[in-house]
Amino acid sequence: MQEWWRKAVVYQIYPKSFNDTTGNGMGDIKGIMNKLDYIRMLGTDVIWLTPIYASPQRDNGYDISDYFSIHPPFGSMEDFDELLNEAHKRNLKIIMDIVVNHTSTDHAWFQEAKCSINNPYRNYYIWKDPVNGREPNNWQSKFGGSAWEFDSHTGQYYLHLFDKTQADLNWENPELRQKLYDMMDFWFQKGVDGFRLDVINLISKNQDFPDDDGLVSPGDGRKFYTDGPRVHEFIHEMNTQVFSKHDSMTVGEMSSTTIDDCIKYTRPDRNELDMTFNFHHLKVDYPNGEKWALADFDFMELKKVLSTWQREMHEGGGWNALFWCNHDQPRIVSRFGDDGEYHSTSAKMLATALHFLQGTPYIYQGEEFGMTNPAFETIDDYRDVETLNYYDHLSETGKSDQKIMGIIQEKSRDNSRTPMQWNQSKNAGFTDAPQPWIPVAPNYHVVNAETALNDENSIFYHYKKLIELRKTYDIITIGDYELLLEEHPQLFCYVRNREKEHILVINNFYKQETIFSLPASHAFLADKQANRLLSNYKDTANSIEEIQLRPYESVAYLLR
Ligand code: TEU
Repeated sequence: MQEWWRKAVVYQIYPKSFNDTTGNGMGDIKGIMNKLDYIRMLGTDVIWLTPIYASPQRDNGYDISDYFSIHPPFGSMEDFDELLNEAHKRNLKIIMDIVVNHTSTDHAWFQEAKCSINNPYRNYYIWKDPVNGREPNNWQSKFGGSAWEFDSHTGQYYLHLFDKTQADLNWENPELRQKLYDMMDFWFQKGVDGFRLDVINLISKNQDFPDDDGLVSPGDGRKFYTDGPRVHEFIHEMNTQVFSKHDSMTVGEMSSTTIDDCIKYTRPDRNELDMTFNFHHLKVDYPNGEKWALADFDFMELKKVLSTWQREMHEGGGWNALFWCNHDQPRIVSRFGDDGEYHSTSAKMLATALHFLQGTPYIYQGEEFGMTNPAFETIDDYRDVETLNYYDHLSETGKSDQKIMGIIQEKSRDNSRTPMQWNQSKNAGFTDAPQPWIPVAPNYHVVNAETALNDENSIFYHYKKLIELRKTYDIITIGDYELLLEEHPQLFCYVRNREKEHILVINNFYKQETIFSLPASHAFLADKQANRLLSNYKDTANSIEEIQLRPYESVAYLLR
């Protein structure tokens, strides 16, 4: 039996920036409900909602203060129930984003835990005594600074791998684990169809909490909690206690993980998760692994990483979540494409390059019509806690404000959090408020859903076609993968194989023209009947032996 999510395509919604119906400048649940037909028209099957639970919004909902209630500006629990019902009526499933590595320090558990060292909730979190009057070890927060915050009331530090208002939960505590499983079941009982599990591979920490000497990996402590000692045990327990009791889809966000671990997380016989997000392909523009620095993306490394994960996950029985964009990543057309002269052509190329791979594809709101980075001029237009922390950090390094803003324009998570661009009207049709919670990208008059829907050659219809092809040809779901022309400096070419059927995918990742020549190793493909499935130019060649490729030209052929 092939699980339904292997052929599904997921549409990710960041509710705060999706569609505002109350006029408060923030998106809301009713706004999502009003756009379900749009999402259905694209052809996607599942909606991933980023967190909508009660939260002080320090990290836009990834700092949960109550797992059982909806953040009021998003709407009520009744609104959510109606959304779920309306989605199901349209044969759209909804998976919730669940954050169980940490809670907001506003959560009742933390408010209790911080009262005293022997409070019953103390061990829901990770508290340590000072060492020599300082932090318990040298671990660093992923948002900058120490991963420890001192609580003067009880004289101990608590661990926070992210912002200091996001206290890490102590997964060694079975009482806490059971509370979290019961909470997940509550949402399943309401009818949700699964979960995206936030940084789920960080929940098991090395209980010695040693200093990181930085000899093996960056000395920020990650090697002592990433894919940690009991992580598979905990996730298997979660599966046994919760997921296995429902027809569900689960996807784990894996920070800095490995292929071996992702095979373990997703191999069906291990009963852990259905699929995983990894980020190695989205670090090929991090010079020396540093996000907050500028460099062209390393195309050869990108091909190598995508191919390695395709081959080894297929061979290992694992399952990839396929994505370019999400609410943490810059817009892919600005990052690996061309958001100027070849905006549409390069966006379609990037879509084709990803959607013929093996795995479950994810489309992030606005990606389907080529939303771009906004390139705001001043830090005052940015909202993201990680961005603002790094602005302060980078300012201390003596870099000029212009240089810092240049980095932030490329790297900030707000690049994907500007309001959804629905049409050419004020605020891109996102809100009637005088100002949205974050400014709209300046190009919304040209780049918006309505314009795309009215253009049969738009990026939207290219994504729609890709989704239709995935539903039509099983080879895209179950075929194996081979990289071609590995050394070519601008072509990403691969072939999917299933018995006597093949799909050849050719992508020119650059503005420069080039030639595709079928390698001798695959000359046999030329004898097959070629059916051109999709291209981003109207007149791409029908024969596959040698093709002159124009800027960002991309094409897929079915060969039988
Ligand atoms: O992201 C985890 C994560 O690894 C990213 O935040 C990444 O560290 C960062 O973007 C690199 O620059 C998840 C959520 O997707 C993110 O929105 C949350 O801020 C984070 O966890 C904490 O919950």
